[in-house]
Amino acid sequence: MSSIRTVPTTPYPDQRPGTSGLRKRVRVFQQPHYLENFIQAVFDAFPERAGGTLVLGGDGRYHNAAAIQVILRMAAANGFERVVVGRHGFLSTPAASHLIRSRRAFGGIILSASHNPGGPEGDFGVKYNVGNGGPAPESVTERIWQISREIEAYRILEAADLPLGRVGELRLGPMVVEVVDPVTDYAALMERLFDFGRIRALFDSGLFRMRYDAMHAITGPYAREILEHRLGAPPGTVVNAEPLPDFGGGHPDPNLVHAHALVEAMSGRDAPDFGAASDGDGDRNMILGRRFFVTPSDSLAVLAANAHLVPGYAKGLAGVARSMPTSRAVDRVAERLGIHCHETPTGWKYFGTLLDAGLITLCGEESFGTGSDHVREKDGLWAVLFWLNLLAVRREPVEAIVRAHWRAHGRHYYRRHDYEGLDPDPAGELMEALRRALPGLPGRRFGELEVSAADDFAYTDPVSGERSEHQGIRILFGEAARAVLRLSGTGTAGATLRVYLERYEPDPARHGLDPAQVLAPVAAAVDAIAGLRERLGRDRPDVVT
Ligand code: VG1
Ligand code: CO
Repeated sequence: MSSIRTVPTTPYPDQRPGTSGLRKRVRVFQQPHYLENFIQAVFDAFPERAGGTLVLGGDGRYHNAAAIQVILRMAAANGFERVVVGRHGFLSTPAASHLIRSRRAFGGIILSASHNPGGPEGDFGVKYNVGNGGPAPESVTERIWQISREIEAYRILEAADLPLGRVGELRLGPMVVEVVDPVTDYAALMERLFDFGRIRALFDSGLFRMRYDAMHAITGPYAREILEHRLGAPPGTVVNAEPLPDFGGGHPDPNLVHAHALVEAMSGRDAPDFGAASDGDGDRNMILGRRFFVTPSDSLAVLAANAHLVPGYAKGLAGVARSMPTSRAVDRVAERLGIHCHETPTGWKYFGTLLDAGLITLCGEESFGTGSDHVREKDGLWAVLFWLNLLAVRREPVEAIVRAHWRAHGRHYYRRHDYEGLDPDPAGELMEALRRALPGLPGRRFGELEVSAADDFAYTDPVSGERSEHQGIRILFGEAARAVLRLSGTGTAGATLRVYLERYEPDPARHGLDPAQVLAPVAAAVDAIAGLRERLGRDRPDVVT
């Protein structure tokens, strides 16, 4: 017999979701009632949930398995009729988004700290997605936070752990638990969007080799099934394919710094033609050609410019969107296509309303996130398949495609500098001082650059009317260059300052320069304006992507 218990609890003050859910050290989540409080706050934010379906899964990191069992018991005690859960509790973020949509679920809970390291000393996270499959909007996450600050009790079913290793239906008190294969539905969706026959022919030609690094995170099983089994890529194309609770000790962040093994493999003399990697929960992607790195901002622009070559997008694009700090490369494509380009704050939650309203088809962020209206999350493997489809049609090297794109549209040199583990006080003061200095900036010269405008980015959602303020400081140097500064909302230790640098170069004769050199004057201007050295005591960033 199983019975529902109401357990008294006291609030934790720190359960405010950030850019992408509630993200904390594993040890924080292991405090008594910590997870339970937050989950109850999520459920209480939706009194109309009763009788609904919940999708549940995570990236397999440490604490995933234990948290899944708690959430299942709480869902059963909180009126859900059914939970659809990935086998072993696994679901990539985009696959979860797809399941929420295809099953018309009430919502979903995704357990992940994305690209943050895992393991007992690493990070854990909980994200709530609403019925459209996308991250809960800010109004909802703020409501959840308010509830978490006043919570007095949570409800949980008393029951033993469920075995989640086999596909099928189980019962948990009054609720059905449906264990599904995490890959099947997602792979079918990819087959509907892309020309699998053509991609298979590319692999079959023997003239094309690829390396996909799953970084011991969630996309391993997805990439194996899709690339190796369905598209005929040779076994071994997918490396580090086994999801591990600590990601093999690595940092599952697909960028030039953390995916160095792939970068190395792609820079040798016998390098494959195409390289790609994904992050912990499978929503990020990195695209590499042979000895060539495609910045995420350029990748979005290239996908938009070539979308007509891909079956799922052959009808044309309704519009595109990018997060504010993302380079303006895609804006030029939109202009050429005669479609609108929306500029949103950082974080995927801001794309949801635009996608739902049919205002945009493709969207992306500089932080290795690209996606479309097929789900309501960014989607790492989708971006890789999109590239594969382009490569199969155009039969040109990655580098040639990107260089031709620059010749047609100009090149946006781009870099992000991250200053990590900062003392939150001076970091906050730096941003405050910068805000105060904004009105005096236009007209001031820094070397060869003159500030044309500077502001504190605020956004009004054109569909919902929701307003979001303080979304990053923008400093514009005419058409030529731009810098953006903002504090990260996903870190779990201290503060992280992100400085985004961009410089536009229309002249093809100047497209082969070193980005660091091209951007040095922009970086110097930021330092002069914001005082990074004096205020932070740092003379160089910790991570450059
Ligand atoms: C970072 C990125 C942002 C991304 C977010 C979630 O946020 O900059 O573009 O949407 O991570 O990505 P922040 O606030 O730290 O800059 V993931 O792959 O963690 O879901
Ligand atoms: Co992620």
